Amino acid sequence: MKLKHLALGISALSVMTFAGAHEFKAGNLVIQHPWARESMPNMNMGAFYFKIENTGNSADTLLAVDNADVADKMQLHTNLTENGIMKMRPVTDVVIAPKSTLEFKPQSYHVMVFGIKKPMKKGDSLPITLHFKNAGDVKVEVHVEAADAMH
Ligand SMILES: [Cu+2]
Repeated sequence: MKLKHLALGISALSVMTFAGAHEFKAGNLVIQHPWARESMPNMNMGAFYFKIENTGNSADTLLAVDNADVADKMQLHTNLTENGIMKMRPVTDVVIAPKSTLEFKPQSYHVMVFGIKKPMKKGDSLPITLHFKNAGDVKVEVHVEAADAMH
């Protein structure tokens, strides 16, 4: 009984350490700290953010993001200003230039998420798959943070 307690304590600790800074490597790409904000009440939409570092000498392209268990549809979006008004636009793909880092963040590139299966709560971890032209499919975990998280 005591041993079991100890084992639980250790696994909880390692999860906490992992939450501090998490990243996922695939080929020349490093996906850093995927995160989302908590769901608003009665809203089944949301957005995912992360940094993509391309350490290679050639560009790669993010083509799509999905996981049908998490949400019905995930779409690549960018924000742009038209006649002084900030608008969101779907984009078909996002190019990550060689030796550069592209940040998906509020008011910029983001993954728009439609039809979330259950409300996203602070502390949740959601598995999603990023589909790249060259690096292929990369599975990452999105950490849900407070509704006012900015980064
Ligand atoms: Cu959007």
